[in-house]
Amino acid sequence: MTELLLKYFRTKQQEVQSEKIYDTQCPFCSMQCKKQVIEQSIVTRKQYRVLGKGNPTSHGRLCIKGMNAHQHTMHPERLKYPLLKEGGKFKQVSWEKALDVIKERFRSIQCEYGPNALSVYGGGSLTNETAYLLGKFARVALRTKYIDYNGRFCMSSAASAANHAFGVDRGMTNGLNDIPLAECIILAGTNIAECQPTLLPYFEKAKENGSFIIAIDPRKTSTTSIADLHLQPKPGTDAALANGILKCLIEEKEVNLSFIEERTKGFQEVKAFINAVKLEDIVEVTGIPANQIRKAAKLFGKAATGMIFTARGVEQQTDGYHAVRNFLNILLMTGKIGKPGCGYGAITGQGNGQGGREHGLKADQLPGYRSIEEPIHRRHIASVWNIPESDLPGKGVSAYEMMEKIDKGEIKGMLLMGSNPIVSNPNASFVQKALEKLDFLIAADLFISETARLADLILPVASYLENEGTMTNLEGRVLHRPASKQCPGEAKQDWQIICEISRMLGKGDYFAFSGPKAIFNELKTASRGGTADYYGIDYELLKKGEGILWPCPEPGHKGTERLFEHSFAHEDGKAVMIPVSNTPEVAKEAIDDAYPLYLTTGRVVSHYLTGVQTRKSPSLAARNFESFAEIHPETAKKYGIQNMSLIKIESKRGSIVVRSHLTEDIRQDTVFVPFHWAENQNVNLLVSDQLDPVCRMPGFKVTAVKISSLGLPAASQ
Ligand SMILES: Nc1nc2c(c(=O)[nH]1)N[C@H]1C(S)=C(S)[C@@H](COP(=O)(O)OP(=O)(O)OC[C@H]3O[C@@H](n4cnc5c(=O)[nH]c(N)nc54)[C@H](O)[C@@H]3O)O[C@H]1N2
Ligand SMILES: Nc1nc2c(c(=O)[nH]1)N[C@H]1C(S)=C(S)[C@@H](COP(=O)(O)OP(=O)(O)OC[C@H]3O[C@@H](n4cnc5c(=O)[nH]c(N)nc54)[C@H](O)[C@@H]3O)O[C@H]1N2
Ligand code: SF4
Ligand SMILES: [Mo]
Repeated sequence: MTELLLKYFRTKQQEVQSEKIYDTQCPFCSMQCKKQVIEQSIVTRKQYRVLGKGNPTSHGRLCIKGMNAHQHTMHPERLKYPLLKEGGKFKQVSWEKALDVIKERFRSIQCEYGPNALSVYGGGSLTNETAYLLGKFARVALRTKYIDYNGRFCMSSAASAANHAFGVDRGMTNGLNDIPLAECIILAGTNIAECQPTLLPYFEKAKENGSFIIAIDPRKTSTTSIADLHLQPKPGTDAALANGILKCLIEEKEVNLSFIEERTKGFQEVKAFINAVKLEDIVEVTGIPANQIRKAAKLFGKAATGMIFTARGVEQQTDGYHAVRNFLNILLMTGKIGKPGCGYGAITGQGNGQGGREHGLKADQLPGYRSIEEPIHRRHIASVWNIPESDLPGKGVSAYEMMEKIDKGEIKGMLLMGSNPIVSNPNASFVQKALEKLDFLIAADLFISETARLADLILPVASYLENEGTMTNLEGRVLHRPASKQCPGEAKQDWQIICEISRMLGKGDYFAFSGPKAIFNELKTASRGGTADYYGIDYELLKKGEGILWPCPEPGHKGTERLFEHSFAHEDGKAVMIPVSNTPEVAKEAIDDAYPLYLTTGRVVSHYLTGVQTRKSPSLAARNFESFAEIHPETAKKYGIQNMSLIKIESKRGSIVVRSHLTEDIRQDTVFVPFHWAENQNVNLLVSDQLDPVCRMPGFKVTAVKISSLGLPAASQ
């Protein structure tokens, strides 16, 4: 071929084929795996490849969700323009019109009912900058006390337990590199293999090093399959099980008295309480044989190093706070914290579940993990925000309690950003009815979610590929997520939307930010000297590097991998143990003749939370396109249920229809249903609204139900 001809073909090829690379992070779980989405344009067609990128957390690994997370962002139902409901139908409007409506509605609601008639509901997918700004927006622009977020349903038990026991809540007290150093690991109520798949290799490495893994879960899962000992308790009995382990540790003299003496408080009270507890009672409550409880205690006690991990199985209980405290008692009593291969991890759920709870999305919280009730904390934040301290509202209520306030007519308007409450709150039919009562609901979302459908105004937002910012992963590592893709249509970044609404409300001076970096710089100052101290983190350095674990109090500081090496974060430097009862203060729903089975809920690897995003990804939806219930074959036989047939599950509050999946992996008295589906598959129609009295976490993991066959033929398998 002649040189001229070659040149011609090359130019032609460039015309028809071009490649764009988007550097980003997966939008889903707390691993925040770094990746590249590579877009190839071939004539008018676009195709995508996804590659994991090297980083200190996931080391280039991606799970099936990360591989396909670009699909939903390109779904035809992605919102591109503001939508205003008129005569019951959504109509496309300009941003100008949308902002005018917000101004008019917000003003009239507050004129009539006062500042606290408006509320804000956020989510753990939002960047640190957005989370910070949303907290500031509620307190400074709206001057309402009512703000909370979906992390209330996620991390609140573990967060309050760690705060009270250690004086600080960073999901993991150690960097991930400590995991392979642990000789014994307790995995309580966590399904890492499906929920943080790229974390699993750390545990596999620990096993290669000879670690003994104890899993506690009413189901056999791909996570419990890596365990050497699997305890399969009745749902909701973890606090009692931990008492059993404590009792055996004391009886076997596997307690670290010098650590207890030097570094903790409360041991004598716990010991006295445990002495009065009977192991037979614990066997009765949990359904776990005494020899298995003793084996777990001996192995954990004797190991030179050990770590405990809890996740939502233990935490999403009406005694979640106390259940976690009791696992922390085990750790403290054996002195397994603050050393290599020793520590605690509450495995954070959402991409920025950690950051969300540090910067003020919670009802009682100000940035830097400060308390809205502490005068010194209030003064610091008021000075950063340039407002009188007296203008800062007080503490509001938790996410579900906001729904109750709406129902009672105390809250009349809401800005919802990054959550789908009618699928994720307990007692879902009540929540839907409450939200329908609002005079004005704004939903800022990528899609018309089940909740956005009820809104008066929907604001289209940028997806993770289009929205730059920082996210704090499960280790407490602050990471920069670049974003270079254009928003579709007129969709905007969450932070821009908050700033524009603030300007419209006459508060623009407090929200004059040019971009995420400017917001991060203010956040840093606000966090200075707080528990979650980001002051020393440099945004530009984050862009280049591999992230920094907080606390990072001064510029140049390298961040903190392992907490509590010398002291805990309480003023006296000591950690606190407390006795925990076998019987919770708020009784869990008991099974009886009418509702003879426990229902527990959770996740599958291919879907994320309420499924708004993953149900729109063809590759993920194809893996599980409908909800299901795991049922033991013996139980199914009792109720005349065939495999893969449609069944009805009923609780005192409602019913759902799902497909039966018969499996010996679950206890005979328990059924498991994931919560990724809506409408008549919304499992939260069944779940009760009882809340943990300490942290206001609902009991998503225990509901009394009955099941029946719908009598339709089973689907082919
Ligand atoms: N694929 C996928 N990954 C996710 C998510 C997702 O939706 N999908 N969500 C992310 C978020 S926000 C979160 S919070 C995390 C959640 O992560 P996990 O907490 O690991 O997930 P779950 O499936 O809710 O619950 C974990 C396990 O608890 C068990 N369990 C149920 N009841 C009990 C009990 O009473 N005691 C004990 N010990 N165990 C019990 C369940 O059988 C289940 O295997 O995952 C994150 N990652
Ligand atoms: N039965 C039961 N219920 C549960 C749980 C359980 O285990 N069992 N788990 C609970 C837990 S741990 C959690 S975390 C909650 C989560 O439940 P939700 O708070 O409802 O979370 P998502 O389904 O992620 O909803 C997020 C919404 O925000 C949109 N979105 C995504 N990214 C962005 C963004 O960057 N900006 C904006 N503005 N919007 C965005 C999505 O499209 C979606 O509509 O559910 C809780 N509910
Ligand atoms: S879902 Fe979690 S583990 Fe999977 S790719 Fe995304 S961030 Fe990584
Ligand atoms: Mo979560």
